[in-house]
Amino acid sequence: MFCYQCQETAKGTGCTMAGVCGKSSEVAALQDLLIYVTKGLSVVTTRLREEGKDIDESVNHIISVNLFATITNANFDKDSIVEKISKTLSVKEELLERFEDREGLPDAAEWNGNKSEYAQKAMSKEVGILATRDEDIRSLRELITYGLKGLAAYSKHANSLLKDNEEIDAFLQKALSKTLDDSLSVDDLVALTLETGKYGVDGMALLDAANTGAYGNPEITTVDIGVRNNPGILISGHDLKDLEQLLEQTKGTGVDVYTHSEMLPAHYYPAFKKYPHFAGNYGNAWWKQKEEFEKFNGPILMTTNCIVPPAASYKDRLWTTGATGFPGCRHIDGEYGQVKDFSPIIEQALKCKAPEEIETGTIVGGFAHEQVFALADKIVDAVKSGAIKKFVVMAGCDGRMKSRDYYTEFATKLPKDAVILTAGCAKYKYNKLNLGDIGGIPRVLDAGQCNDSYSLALIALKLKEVFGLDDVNDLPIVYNIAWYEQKAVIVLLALLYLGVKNIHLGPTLPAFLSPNVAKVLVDNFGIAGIGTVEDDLELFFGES
Ligand code: SF4
Ligand code: SF3
Repeated sequence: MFCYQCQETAKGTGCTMAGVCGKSSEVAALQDLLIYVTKGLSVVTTRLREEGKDIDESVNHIISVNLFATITNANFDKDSIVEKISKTLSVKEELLERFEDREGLPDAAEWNGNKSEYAQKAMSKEVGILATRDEDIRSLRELITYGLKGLAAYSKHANSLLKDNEEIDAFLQKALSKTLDDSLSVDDLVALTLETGKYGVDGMALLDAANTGAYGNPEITTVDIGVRNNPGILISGHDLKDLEQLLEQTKGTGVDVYTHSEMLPAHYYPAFKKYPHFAGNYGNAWWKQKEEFEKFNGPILMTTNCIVPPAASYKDRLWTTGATGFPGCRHIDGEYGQVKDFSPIIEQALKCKAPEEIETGTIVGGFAHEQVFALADKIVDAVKSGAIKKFVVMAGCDGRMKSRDYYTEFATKLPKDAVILTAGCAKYKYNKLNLGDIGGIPRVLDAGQCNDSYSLALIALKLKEVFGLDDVNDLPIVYNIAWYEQKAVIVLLALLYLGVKNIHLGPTLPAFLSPNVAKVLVDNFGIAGIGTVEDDLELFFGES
């Protein structure tokens, strides 16, 4: 196997024996094949669109879910990946029938085989990251593919709320197909990378409209982080539709519902406030789940990444749905637009003890675009009076590496007139530090999930307008972003597309950036890594 798509990749270069995440080499190879055949299907759909033919939404959904399933910590289940390969091949065969001319298709689009042939094909020289020999082309192809995985994940969530955007799907598939095109130069692929960022903005806007259309605009909310006395179900990941259905189905059952990690921001939406059994948030970012899921005592539903391979002691309480999977854990299926049946999870919860208390107190969030716009006068006054000197965007992901303590220390040592803007699970590094407020404006403004980085971009654009600036980079905003998996890649590309410069990315730069590609990002966008907390504070604020 060879995988280097996430920040925790082995030795900072690539996982080759087994994933640091727990992905086996067998599953890694099958995921490579799934990506390969999905790219092949995308060649077919792209060519059919060029011939003026329509592609059914169901095909778009298959492609998005396939990409989503290969995101770090989403799907470890060999059988699930095999099923996805088979489905992709059979849909592709049907579509091939619609061609007037099948000439010149790449192997990824032509290849077909039965299940017994998948492992061998997965190991063949055409499949996998190292199939591209030139390291700069490989780097750009992977950068684009990872951005598209993030985009696919966000589209999938919007699709679950019955919002589709054919333009986004058509681009996603065209871009996937271009990663197989040997005629494209480094410059072509750099341009495609930025175009991917444009569709990243569109994808996040689609999801934002889907979420706020269904559940209202997030508002300032105090979330309990303690526990109650009833049995509970813990729901993790990013899928708000799954949460809605779970809350509906647990009504009046005596089972409470708690959020975990990236599901925390669900509390900020008005629509979920009507459920008295929506109890609070339990635990922290994804990587602490082994210890915390043990103590939760009840079932846990993973709607998306990040799954940590579970301990035997709670494995029978871990359930998956959507693009996720783990061998031996039960999976709840559901078609788009249909209600999933969560009753087996509820039955299990009723037999479980109430969660063990691991924390007490509250946290405050809900600072997505509309809420911040409502506070705009107050924020602008604070900036004009000098009470707020700088905003620091610290969005992104959390992870288990010790080096991420940097973010806790950085947040703690920030000048007291700086405000953190955050989104994604990176917030768990500093959202319980009680960093106080500036004239009633909390010093940590949490917009929501990683996809709600879109809100942070809208807020920056709004401030640019209010202050009458021509360039978003003239704002008193600095960017110190933590990344881990591929959703952070699309967020980064979206920010680059919006013209944001000098983003610091840590705790380490991606292994998939070749020296030349990294240089393009440094020279054109001022991308940089992180240093020590002291040096970076000096750099950003001229003090330490
Ligand atoms: Fe390694 Fe990350 Fe790939 Fe897992 S997702 S195999 S940890 S690079
Ligand atoms: Fe976290 Fe996995 Fe990226 Fe949505 S849940 S941000 S790491």
